[in-house]
Amino acid sequence: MKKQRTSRRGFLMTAGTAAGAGLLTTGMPLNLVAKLVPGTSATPSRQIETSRADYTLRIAATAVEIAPKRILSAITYNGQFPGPLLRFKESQPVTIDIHNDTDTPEQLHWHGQFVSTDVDGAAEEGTPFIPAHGMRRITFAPRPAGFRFYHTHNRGGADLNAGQYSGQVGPVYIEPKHEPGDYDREFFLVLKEFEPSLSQGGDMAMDFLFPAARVKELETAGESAMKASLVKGMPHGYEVGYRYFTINGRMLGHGEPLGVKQGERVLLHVLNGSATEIRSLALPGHSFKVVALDGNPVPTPREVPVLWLGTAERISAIVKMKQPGVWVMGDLADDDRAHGMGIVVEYAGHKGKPAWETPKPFHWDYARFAEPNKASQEPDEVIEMTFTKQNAAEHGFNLWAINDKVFLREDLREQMAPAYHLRKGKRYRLRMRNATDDIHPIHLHRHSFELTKLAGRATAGVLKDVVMVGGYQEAEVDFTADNPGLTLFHCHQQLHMDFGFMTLFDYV
Ligand SMILES: [Cu+2]
Repeated sequence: MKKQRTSRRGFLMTAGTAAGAGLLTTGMPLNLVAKLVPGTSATPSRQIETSRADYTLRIAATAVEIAPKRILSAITYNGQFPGPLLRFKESQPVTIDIHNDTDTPEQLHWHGQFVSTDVDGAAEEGTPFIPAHGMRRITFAPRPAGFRFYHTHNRGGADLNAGQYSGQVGPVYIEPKHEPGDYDREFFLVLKEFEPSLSQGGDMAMDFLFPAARVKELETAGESAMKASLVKGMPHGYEVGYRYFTINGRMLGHGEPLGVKQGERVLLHVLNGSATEIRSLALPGHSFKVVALDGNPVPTPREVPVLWLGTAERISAIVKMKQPGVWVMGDLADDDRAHGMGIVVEYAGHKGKPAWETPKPFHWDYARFAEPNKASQEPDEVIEMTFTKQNAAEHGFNLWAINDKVFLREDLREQMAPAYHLRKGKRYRLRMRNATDDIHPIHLHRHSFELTKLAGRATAGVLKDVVMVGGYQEAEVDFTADNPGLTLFHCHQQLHMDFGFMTLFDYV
């Protein structure tokens, strides 16, 4: 099938054309957005720069219209949600001016890229803040190629208007030197919830990971710690729930449908931009051929009926359009879909009420996309980590520890000292043991890692920057220390990272 160059610009920001369209830019096709982004700045030139930046990002509180007349206030990039799609060329340096029109110093993290600590966007690594009502200019060479994203790295803590709970998420696509794509149309989909609130006891799907094997020892430790806490009269620690669910900033049925034609191969780049949630996605009558995980091409592309994404994970998948009609592509959770988590897929020439069918239960197994019959390289060193939860220990919030150490920012500065010292060029294996009943989407900054063992089963060849570690399960990932400087490692669930689930690597 011939690739249509023009349709690669088909990034649907899906917003209305009527109410609020004058105020918001969320509905702009990418070609308009892209023209607006580079170098545009409405600021009087208080900070005079000698040259123009390639891109300008502006952090500010703006209105976001998630459905007709349902307008929320959120902190956004360039007045829109999601933030503008930034298309970079691999290893070709870009200069970006980041303006911060808010009262809070900001960090903008380039998730999944091999950048320096000076631009990575994590205070813990020493990246300077973008001052409140100020600006910071950064330059870096984007890499590696593939689907990345940018988001705030501020702490939210108990403040659900801060951190990634608001609207600070935008997609990045780094074009490889040789584009291997074989598709007719391309869409970027950013999944994100709005209006968070605290609750005690969530209902998140927990049984979708494969293999399901739990480690008895971890389970016994976790369950007895929880029991001891409840016996003392402690409630369950806080969880976060949401009122509204969106794809590309619009609730299901209120955005522009994804327009497709029969016989087309459609490439979807799906990003879970949630602060805290794990998401699923299905399109009745169709399957997803997964070609990349976290932007990295997989050794074995395979078709699956359902996608599962932990917080901050990305999946690129090709869908063959072979079931003409009007469909809901949405989350498996009926309640979340009913509150907006979905988008309409509409074949040309078809109209009517979008159809949804719940798919059969399906287990998500990263190793499905691995390199068969290959053993991963042996590491130079193994780093053991055990994750534990202290139920409701901090004013009703759970505290999270790695090897009994709770990493708290601001209040306990000495705990920010790097816990692990690495040597440049060595290959490290992180052996992660999850002694909690939660699934943790674990993220390593400034590096990719190879999945080498999942719940007791060896695997090889899948490169990622986030991996979900199941409740009472073990997982192992390997990485090479090839990007010197402080390197942050944390659970990407905002409530977990904000309450201790972090550590720092350094190179010696
Ligand atoms: Cu976590």
